[in-house]
Amino acid sequence: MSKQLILALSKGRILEETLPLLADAGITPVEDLSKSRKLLFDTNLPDVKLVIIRATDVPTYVQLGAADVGIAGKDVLLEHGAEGLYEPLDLEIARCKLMTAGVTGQLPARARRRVATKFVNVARRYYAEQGIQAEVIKLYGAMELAPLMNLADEIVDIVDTGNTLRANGMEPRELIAHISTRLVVNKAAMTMKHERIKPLLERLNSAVKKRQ
Ligand code: PRT
Ligand code: MG
Repeated sequence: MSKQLILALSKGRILEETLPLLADAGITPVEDLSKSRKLLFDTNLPDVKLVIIRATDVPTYVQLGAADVGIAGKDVLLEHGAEGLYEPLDLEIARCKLMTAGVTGQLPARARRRVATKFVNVARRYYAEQGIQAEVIKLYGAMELAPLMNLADEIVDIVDTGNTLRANGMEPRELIAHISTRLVVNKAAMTMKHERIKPLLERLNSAVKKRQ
């Protein structure tokens, strides 16, 4: 294993909030990420590189050791399973909730509830724990549309303000989990590159605490 440190960052809204934390911890990309089509970036530190990928791919990169450290939402980690990863730090950014939701005032009619979501593993586990029979349907986006189109009785989705649900005639129902962005570490890297990862964790932890 090389002593280079590869950090896998989730693109999108998490990236925007991650970069200031990394900067506080002494890591800045050498070029403007938003102006580049590259996926692999050098930083001010010669031994630290960043890969910017889909959030759902971050746990896979870290689990298989293609990246040493990853930053992803707890929702993504719960859905992936994230086995073989350490999760030593809550970055406390991009907070939201994983919830069930449905058409306002309209309770599920079918005995076997139809649930549309991109979080199929989380949804199956949740409804099983509740003792509710559910047929879980995988969608890749616009979950809010499914109950309106009679494709599903409920959805499992991320809720922040609830505005998206309300705009589509829906209401939040049960809370499944509070979500925030987590830092994950490959287990082998945590041992082999401990002297490099430990100070990074400490600096990021101070950066997080400074913001509270
Ligand atoms: O585009 P892609 O399919 O890759 O994913 P994405 O659009 O979900 O990614 P992105 O960049 O939005 O970031 C996703 C991550 O940010 C999630 O994995 C969460 O950990 C976190 N996060 C925090 C959120 C939100 N807040 C959020 N509000 N992710 C998504 N939303 C969406 C939600 O899906 C819904 O459509 O915002 C809408 C709900 O917001 P309110 O305020 O209307 O309730
Ligand atoms: Mg998006």
